[in-house]
Amino acid sequence: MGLTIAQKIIKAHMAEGSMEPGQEVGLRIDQTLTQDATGTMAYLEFETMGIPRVRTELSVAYIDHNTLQSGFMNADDHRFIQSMAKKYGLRFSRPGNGICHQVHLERFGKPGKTLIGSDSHTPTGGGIGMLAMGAGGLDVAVAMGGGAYYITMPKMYKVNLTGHLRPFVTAKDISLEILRILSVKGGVGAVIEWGGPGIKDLSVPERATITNMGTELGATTSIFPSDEVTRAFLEAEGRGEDYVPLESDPDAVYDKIIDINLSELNAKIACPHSPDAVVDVAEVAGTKVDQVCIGSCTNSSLYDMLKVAALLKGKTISPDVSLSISPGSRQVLTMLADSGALSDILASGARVLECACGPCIGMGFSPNSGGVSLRTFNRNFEGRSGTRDGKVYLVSPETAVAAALTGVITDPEELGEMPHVTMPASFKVDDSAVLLPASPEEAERVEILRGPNIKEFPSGEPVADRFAADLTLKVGDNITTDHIMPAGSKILPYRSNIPHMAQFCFEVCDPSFPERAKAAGRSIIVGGENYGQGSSREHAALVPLYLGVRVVIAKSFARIHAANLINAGIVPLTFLDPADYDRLEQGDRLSFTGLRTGLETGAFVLTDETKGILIPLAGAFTERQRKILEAGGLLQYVAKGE
Ligand code: MIC
Ligand code: SF4
Repeated sequence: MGLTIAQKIIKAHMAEGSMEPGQEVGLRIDQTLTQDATGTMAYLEFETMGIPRVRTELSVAYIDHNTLQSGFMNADDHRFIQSMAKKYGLRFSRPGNGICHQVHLERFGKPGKTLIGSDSHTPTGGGIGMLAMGAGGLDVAVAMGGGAYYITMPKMYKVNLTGHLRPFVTAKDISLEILRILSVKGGVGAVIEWGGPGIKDLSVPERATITNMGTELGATTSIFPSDEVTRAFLEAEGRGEDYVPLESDPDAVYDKIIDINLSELNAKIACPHSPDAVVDVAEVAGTKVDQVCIGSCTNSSLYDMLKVAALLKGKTISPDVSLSISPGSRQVLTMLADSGALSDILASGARVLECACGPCIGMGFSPNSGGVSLRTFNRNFEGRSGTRDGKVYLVSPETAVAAALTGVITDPEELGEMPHVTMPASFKVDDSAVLLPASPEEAERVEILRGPNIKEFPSGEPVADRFAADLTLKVGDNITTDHIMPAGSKILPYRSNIPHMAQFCFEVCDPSFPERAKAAGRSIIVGGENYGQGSSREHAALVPLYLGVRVVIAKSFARIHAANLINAGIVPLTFLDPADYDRLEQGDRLSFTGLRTGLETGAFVLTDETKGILIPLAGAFTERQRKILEAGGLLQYVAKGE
């Protein structure tokens, strides 16, 4: 039987386990990346492992999320990460150099390699034929130390593209279309491979838009073949030698095949508050718009920015709209400036922001109260923009420009003729903002710089057989890590200060949760389907751990969050019968008699002491996961050296 692209890469990187779908497989990791909002914690964790130098082919520490540096906190964390990178053998991408995924694609991604990153949009690298996955910081720390990264062997889905995109319809609209078809849960447990004749027209950055947003499907990752398009991109980046061809075998077997005819696709839009609430732009046309943001790791490539500049050229944006543009990298910004396109953007009335995540993670540029914001980003979860009642829609750069010019949601086709955009034959390469590490000899003398913002992180405790606790919080379906541990300019600076962050845990759902959890001492959370979707932030596990949460029961879990809970020593369990979810109430007293034994058998019985009922639960843990939970978390497990 032939192999898919992902199966080929997995086979070449197998460290342990089996390629049988549903079984655990341990992979050797060639490259890692971190960003600053998850990086500080990842490096604190790496430090406790006592490994003198990273053991990957390449590890890069990016600073792109917390670049506002209001107060000393971000700057402290950045200095810490910079000193860690220098001492332990990582490259350090300075603030302003760009968004991790965009820069990594441009400068470091290699077809056929494995990459994990402490950011859920690491699958962006799938655009260049890498097996690139988002992971919790602790998993990245272990991989930096040469340890394997464990995933459940995914199912294989294939999306076949035929036809050609019409003008004003883009890679982003393909991403939105697949979200419409599959929903935010539709990719769970699967790798999505993109193929068919239609991919030939898509450049690497366009492919990366699609693999980037595959994260919103809940997929393990998404991947494109490495072909002549990939070669051309690598050559334009002056890295032709990194090219290797990679494609699936003609007789590869897929669990699901989806066909999309690009010629029939219209411009799409995801409505508030979920990336899968997708309709045709035409359906919501005429809605008044207050703000438009162009950028983020989904849509900030040079190609996107040149199209935006060409559409804005000679025009002025609506006086009622505030438009921000954040180029994805210094390479993109420099080339925009050199080509004169930046002047066209500025002359239109747009505000040019730093090459960073910025508004995407609520770092400024929040909409006005109840304001409508059209964004080329990948997430529109409630409150994420920093304005609780803001209404965020997700669109392509073309649709974003159309709204900025007219002041209302507008099908971009109404802009008339799509100007022709010529891409330069080569990109301007300047890696001066990527600092190299010290040599192994010098490394010993490098001092690690810590500031007062860096506090100790909580550690779990071995799972005991008998456990009783209050159900301190019951939430519904599709709870995101932005609900559990919000981001934004107020909270993000404290990513290395868990006690401070704890005050904001579940703020969007129930601001009284932290106090209640603290008063309860130990507690249990109950959730619905797809609990923990979205970001890879391990803070969504570490902060509940700090607040005393030891068990989370849900109808189902998102992949990275389930791994983060286990790594933190929190037991994730599912309902055998989802209807039992309705029988539990916030405030109930719950208990287990065989919690530790259940880790081995996979069967658990929960007693609701308040109601006097028994509820069967499941938890299929691999031997490795069982040992982690028995030890009280991954760090304790690693320390035991098993
Ligand atoms: C996000 O888009 O939510 C983030 C911020 O990039 C996160 C990482 C984080 O929470 O630091 C992600 O996607 O993993
Ligand atoms: Fe940054 Fe937004 Fe991309 Fe997350 S999704 S990495 S916050 S640009």
